[in-house]
Formats: sequence, structure tokens, C-alpha cells
Amino acid sequence: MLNRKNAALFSVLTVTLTSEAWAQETWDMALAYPSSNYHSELASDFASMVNENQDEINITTHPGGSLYGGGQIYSSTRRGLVPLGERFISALSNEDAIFGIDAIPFLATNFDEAKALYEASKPKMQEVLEANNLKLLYSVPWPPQGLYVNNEINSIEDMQGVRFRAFDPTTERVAELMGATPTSIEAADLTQAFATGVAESMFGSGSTAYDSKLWEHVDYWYDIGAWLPKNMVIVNLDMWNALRQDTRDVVLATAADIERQGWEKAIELDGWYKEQLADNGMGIMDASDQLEADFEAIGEQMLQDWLDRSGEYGEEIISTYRGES
Ligand code: PCA
Repeated sequence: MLNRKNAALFSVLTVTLTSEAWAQETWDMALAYPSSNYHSELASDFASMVNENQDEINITTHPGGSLYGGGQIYSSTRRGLVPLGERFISALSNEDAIFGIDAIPFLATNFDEAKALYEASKPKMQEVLEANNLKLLYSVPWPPQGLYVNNEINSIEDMQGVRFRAFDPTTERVAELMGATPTSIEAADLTQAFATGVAESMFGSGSTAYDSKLWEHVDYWYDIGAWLPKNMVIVNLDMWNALRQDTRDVVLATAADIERQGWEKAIELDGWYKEQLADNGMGIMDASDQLEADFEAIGEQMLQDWLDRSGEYGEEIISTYRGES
């Protein structure tokens, strides 16, 4: 039986539990890249800032594919198995053509162009995400993509039969067009793939190569600035809609702040990554005229493929991007 003193204590405990443990919901955030990568660091800053400024949710980040691997993050967030996730956008281009826009070779080759392409494509991307029960919170680019290879190359003919790590349908297609043999491998499995010879070449920025010490397996990086793909942070829309308005305001303001910081960070790190690759013995190479021309031809073909697939909205986005509308 509860006497009066115990009853009072019991109610104090209940109130404490209600306000601290029950009211605040833990929100997991699934990340595919290592905790030391700037994308994961930004996500961790995002979580801390959101946690500090409201009391409805408490975000916990799970980097390196520790909660869901890169390949599961989009569907898990869509289904509400996890409220928040970060996914490499162009890996989703088989879901919808819009997700392939920032991985068309040579369409946007520097940060300013990548930003303009992002702005031009964002409304359609938001629309497609909402139709999939998701909301876009922020998106941050990878530095420009180059080609990692073990031998010097003069034209794409030198890529014939090379075992090639693909990370999205675009890199798979480029590999096919080069005559290389693509294998789909997430960043978390990269070191293993190169160590065992499953892969011997890939596209990528200096970032992922730095994270996985690629210089231990690959000798050259052709700095061709082919495209700047992005990650996006998404939230399950039902869970988002169930939040209080003041909480949503905090999350949106934080997301905008992190997105701005993320673009600055990627720009700042671009040169730094290249230095790290060079300091660790990787040859940073310029493409020959032939190689450049070969890639431009691949880029044109892939833009045409994308326009055929996306139809009218694709034409509109490209002309907005090019400042023609
Ligand atoms: N790194 C990511 C995608 C683009 C990049 O530079 C990766 O290798 O998975």
C-alpha cells in the first residue's frame, strides 16, 4: 500500500519520467559513411544542434552503415524503420530519374555549377521525395569526381576489362561505356574490395579515397572534375508531420545552417584531400586531350539518356540550370 509520503514520491517520479524520458523521443539517424568523414561530422553537428534547441526529439547518429547499410537507408527511412537517414542521391536513380541529375558527367564540374544544378533540380526532387513519404532536410556535395587507376591511361580504351567499383547506376553505366567491368560496392566495403582485388579502379573524390587509404592499392588519380554528386538527409514524412511546429522550425533552421556549412566544408576540403593523396604517394594526373574528349562524349550520351528518361521536366531543369528560362 502506498502511504501519503510514498504516494507523493511516486507522483514526483512520474512527473520526472514524463517530462524527461517519455516526452523526448529518440530519433535514430542512419549514415553510410565513416564517422570521421565530413558528411558524418555534419550530421553529428546537426543532431547536437537540434537536440540542444528543442525537447521533443533526441537524435542519435549511426555512421559507417552501423544501423543500416547505404543500400538500405532510403527504403528504411521511407518505411519509417528509422526516422532519419543520409543517402548518396545518385545511387537512387533507378528509383526515379531525378536522383540521377547530379551524376551526369561534365554537366556541372565545379561547386558553383553544382549549386546551380541543385537549385534547379530541388523542387522536383522534393516532390518525388514527398510522393515517397519522405522530406528533404539538407544536401551536401562531394568534391569533384576523378578516376582512380593502377596504370597511366591515355584514352578510355585503356580501361578495357578493368574491374571497376561502381557506387550508383551512373558509375555502372560509365564503366560499361568504357568497356570496364563494374561491380557495385558501398564505401563501407571499399578497403576490402580493393585489398582482395575485387575492384582495381573507381570514380570518386579525394574524400572516400582518403577515408579508405586507397593509395595502398591504387597508384593514380585522374583529376578530371567529372561531376559533383551529393548526399541528402531525409526524414520520414509521417513522423515529420507528427512533430510539433516549433520542433519542425528548429529542425529546418538547423538543416539550412548545416547545408550552408556543408558546401563550404566540401570546398575547403577539396584541395586538402588532394594534398593527402599526393603526400601518400598517389600520382595526381591531368587527363590527356584524348581522354578528355572520350569522357566528354560519354557525358553527352549520358545527358541525352537522362533527358530521354526524365522527359519534359528534365528539359526544364536543364534549361533553368543553363539560365535559358
Ligand atoms: N564518395 C562516395 C560517393 C562519391 C564519393 O566521392 C563513395 O565513394 O561512395
